[in-house]
Amino acid sequence: MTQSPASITLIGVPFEGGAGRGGCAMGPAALRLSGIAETLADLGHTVVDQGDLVLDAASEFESTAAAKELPRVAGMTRVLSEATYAAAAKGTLPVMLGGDHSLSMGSVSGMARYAASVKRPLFVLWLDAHADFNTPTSSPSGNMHGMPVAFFCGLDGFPQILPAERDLVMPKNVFQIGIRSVDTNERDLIGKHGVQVFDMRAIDENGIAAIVRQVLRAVVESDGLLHVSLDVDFLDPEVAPGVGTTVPGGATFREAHLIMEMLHDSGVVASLDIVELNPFLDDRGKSARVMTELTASLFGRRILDRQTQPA
Ligand code: B3U
Ligand code: MN
Ligand code: MN
Repeated sequence: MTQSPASITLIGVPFEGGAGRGGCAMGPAALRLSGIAETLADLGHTVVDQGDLVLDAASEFESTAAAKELPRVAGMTRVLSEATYAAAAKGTLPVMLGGDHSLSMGSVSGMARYAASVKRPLFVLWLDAHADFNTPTSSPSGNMHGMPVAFFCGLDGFPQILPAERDLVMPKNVFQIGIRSVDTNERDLIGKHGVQVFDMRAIDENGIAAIVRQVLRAVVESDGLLHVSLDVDFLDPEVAPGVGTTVPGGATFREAHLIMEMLHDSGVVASLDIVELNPFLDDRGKSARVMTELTASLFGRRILDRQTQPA
């Protein structure tokens, strides 16, 4: 877990096939350049960067308007779900350097398999402007980075990318924070399946600490593992402009920072995705640096030696 010195496996996922525009494939390089490996090692962790995954398309699928670049997304999902599972199974904490958000189809599926193997429930904390709960049937764009949550929760409408008996995540174990852009059909699906959404209004009304405490309490009470998926667009575009789908009114650096500190103190984080960083759209490496700063806080960098109360 993140509390004591951890063994961290960095997994580069240079993939942009799920996004509507190019650039995210350069994300892993930008994160490395911003010093993510060195920063984590300086905090006392053992860090192994296993480099970028080699990604091939799964040729039995076809790309359609409803699921664009499906062969590439499917191929990436298979490779990453194996890599994530393998990293967790050998006792390390996988950190995905993305890559667009479709990569969570693979990373979370791999963690769901790992959690099932150790008989613990998997929870997901989704930090994002978007719910990413579309299916090929509901999606207005066909971009698969808008679909990973629906995929790892097992919703209908997807072709069989992973084995039918794969482990899923229960929608009620998915907590989303920062949401401020949801499509019409997607809203219905969220309500129907019971994903736990804290939108920007919830942050404004309650404060971020109360929300994070509620999430952590749920994980701790059921002795669960927590996968954190951090989309650059969770943050306000002023803080992190290097992303293809900016939505105004996002989280502040301070809110994001507090989340990371509380996650660290909880000791329940088992894996992390850093996604949607688009260096082509960034402002002199600003967003890459912010992501590295937040990751450092998640892994124990603190201002003063003080414990926040998780629950
Ligand atoms: N909900 C929209 C837009 C979107 C979702 N995720 C991102 N954009 N990054 C869609 O296309 O599904
Ligand atoms: Mn996303
Ligand atoms: Mn997003």
